[in-house]
Amino acid sequence: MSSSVIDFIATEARFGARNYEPIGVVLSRGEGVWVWDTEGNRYLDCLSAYSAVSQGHCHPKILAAMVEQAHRLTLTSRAFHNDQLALFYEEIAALTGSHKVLPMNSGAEAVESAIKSVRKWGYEVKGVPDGQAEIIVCANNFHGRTLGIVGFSTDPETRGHFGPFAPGFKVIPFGDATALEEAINPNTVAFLVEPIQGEAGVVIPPAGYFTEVRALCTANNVMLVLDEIQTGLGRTGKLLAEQHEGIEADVTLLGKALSGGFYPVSAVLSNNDVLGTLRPGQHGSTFGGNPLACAVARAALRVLVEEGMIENAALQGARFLEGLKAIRANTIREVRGRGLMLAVELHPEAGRARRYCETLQGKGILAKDTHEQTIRIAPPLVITSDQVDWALERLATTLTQDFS
Ligand code: IF1
Repeated sequence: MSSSVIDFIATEARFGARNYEPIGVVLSRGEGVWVWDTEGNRYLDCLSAYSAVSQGHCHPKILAAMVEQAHRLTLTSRAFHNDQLALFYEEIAALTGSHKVLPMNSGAEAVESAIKSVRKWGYEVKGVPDGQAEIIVCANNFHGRTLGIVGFSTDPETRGHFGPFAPGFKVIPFGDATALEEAINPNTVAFLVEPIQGEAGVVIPPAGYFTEVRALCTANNVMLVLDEIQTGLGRTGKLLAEQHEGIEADVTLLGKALSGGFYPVSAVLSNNDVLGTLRPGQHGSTFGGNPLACAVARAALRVLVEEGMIENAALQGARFLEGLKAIRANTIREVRGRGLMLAVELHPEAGRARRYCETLQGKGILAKDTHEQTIRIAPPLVITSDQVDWALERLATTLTQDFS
C-alpha cells in the first residue's frame, strides 16, 4: 500500500467514530459498475453502496439534473412551495401506483415516518385506544439505526446498550404467516416487514407468504408496511419486490436508489388514508422534499425506467444466480438471490466471509460480508452479461480456494 492509502485509513481511524470496519481500499472515482482506488486500481462494485447506486456510479443524466438544479435552487424548506416537489410527487405516484407521498431523507427516517403515520391512523381511523397501538415486526429485521428502530431489532449488536427503548412492537418469525395471524389483536395497526431480508443475509420467504400476509392484514384492518428501501426500484428484477407475489402494500418505503446514490432521498408512499392523517405541524423535515432532492430523484427514476435497468436486473440476476449455483466448491453452503440481490452463504468450516471478500478485492471485485458467513452480491443494475461472467470467474476461483 502506498503511504497515501495508509494515511487516509489511519486518519479515519484516528478521528472517526469506529462504527465501521471497512475493507482496506480507498475509493476516489466511480463510473457505471466500476470504482477506482487512489492508486488507480479498478474494481467491479458488487455492493453498490448497499443498493443505493443501482443506476451505476455517477450516472451522467442524474449528475446533469443535480448540477442543473444546484445552480437554480437547492433548499426552500417546506415553509414555501418549490417547483420540483409537485413533479416528483406526480412522477413517483404514477410509477408506483400510490396516492400519497411523504418525502424524507434517509431510509431510517422513512421507517420512522411510517411508524408515526400508522400509529396515528390506528388511533384516528381504526379506533385503537390512545397509547395502545401495536406494530408487528419480524425477527432478524433491519430497518435502520434510529432509536425507535433499533428498539425492535433482534440483533444484539444493533440494539445492545442503546436502550431504554419504546414499547409497542411485537416480534414474530419471518416467513411464517401463522405467527402473524396469532400475533394480530384489535390494537394491531401495522405489520412492518422487508420483502426479502437484506441484512439477515438475503432471506427469501416461502412462496405464497406475502399473499397470505396480504389477506391477513386486509381481514384484520392492519396496514401492511413493506420496507422496500433495499428491495425496491428494480433491485430484485421488478420495480417493487411486492410484484413478485402480485400484492400491494398499504404503505411502501423507498430510499437508497431513489437518488441513484447522489444524495439521501427517501419516501413513504401510501395507497390509502394513512398519510392523510398527518396535519400541518405534526411531522416534517428541513431537507425532506427539497428541490435538489426532488430533481435528483426524478432523474434517478427516469433513467431506471428509460434505460431498461429493471428488466436488466431480472436478466442479469438470473444469469448471476445460475452461474453461482454452477460453482462446485465445498466452501459454499447455499446460494440465494432474486434479481441482483444475491448472496453466497459459506459453510461454517470455510472461515469468515470477510476473508473471501478480501481475496475478491485482490481480484478486482468489491463485495461485502454479512453475518460472518455470507457474501452479499448486489452490483449496479446496469451490469452486462460479460461483466457478470467476469465476476463469476473470479468468484469461482476465490470460492474454490482452500484456506485451511
Ligand atoms: C448500515 C444491511 C444493507 C435497509 C432497509 C432501511 C434501511 C436499510 C431494508 C435504513 C439500510 C443498510 C444501512 C447500512 C447497512 C445496510 C444494509 F447490511 F444492513 F442490510 F443495505 F444491506 N431499511 N440498510 O436495508 O436506511 O437509514 O441507512 O438510509 O451500515 O447501517 P438508511
